[in-house]
Amino acid sequence: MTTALADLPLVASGKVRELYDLGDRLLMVASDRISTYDVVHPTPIPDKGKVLTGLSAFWFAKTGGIVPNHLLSVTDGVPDEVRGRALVVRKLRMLPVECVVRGYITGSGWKDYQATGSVSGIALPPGLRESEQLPEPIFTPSTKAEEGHDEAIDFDRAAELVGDRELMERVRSVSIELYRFASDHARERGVILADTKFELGLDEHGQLTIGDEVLTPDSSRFWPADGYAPGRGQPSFDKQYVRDWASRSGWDKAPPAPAIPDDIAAGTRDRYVEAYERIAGEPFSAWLERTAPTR
Ligand code: PZK
Repeated sequence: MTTALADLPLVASGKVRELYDLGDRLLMVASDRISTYDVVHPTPIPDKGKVLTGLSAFWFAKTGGIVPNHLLSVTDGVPDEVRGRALVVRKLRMLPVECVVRGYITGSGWKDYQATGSVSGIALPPGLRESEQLPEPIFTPSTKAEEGHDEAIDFDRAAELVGDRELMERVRSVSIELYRFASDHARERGVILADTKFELGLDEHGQLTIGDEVLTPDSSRFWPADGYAPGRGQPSFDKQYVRDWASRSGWDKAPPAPAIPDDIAAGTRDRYVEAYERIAGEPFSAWLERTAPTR
């Protein structure tokens, strides 16, 4: 068997996805790979790439009025081999910063807050508890690290890296608007969007445009609203089965990550599909049907 994909030039690859050159466009392909504690497991989660791609496409369609995006097609130009888990997108000039928005204090933000009372140079009220909702969403940019972890930077440093303070102000305002829109939408469907990361760029006309994947479980923290309580870490909507199993297994979180048992992989797949169905408000089968190869 030959595949169209194997012949395409690879532009970039991450832990769980790849970007291919289509000439004047790009093909963004999401795999079924999953990472926990920053390490990729050897076992795929069935349909994870399709769920994430379907969610990105859903949000791109919903947020076009806030900011234009790079999505061109979920069908035309997508090789059969990756139908449902790939998007044809416009080439952008990506900005050299990650645009993180936090509505709740968790992860590295919680670490920084405990150490300094601030995150990315933004002073927060004293006495916040882990996972607590912030008085308002905050923009906490970071650098893009080739390897290892992105480094938190303040707004001034982000503006310096981008080289245009006015553009950076628009990036911040668009990022916060996107977060507010998506967190309101998710919260109405029983999902808390704790934080999220956007990547923006400029199109051929110099128009600010959002790229990458948007508002997926890999670029965001989704928590079930049911059972949410500040004062502790929250379970991840999608990955908690794998994390809990990994803890019980005695894995020390150092590479290599262990294989995931079938029942844990199946339960995790169900959680991804549930996330899709809650957020997109349609059966996951509808996404599969819209993107299925025609023959
Ligand atoms: C671009 N990445 C991140 C890394 C991935 C994605 N529309 C675009 N135009 C130009 N460059 C990019 C995009 C987008 N999106 C995104 N790197 C370059 C990245 C690894 C795998 F799928």
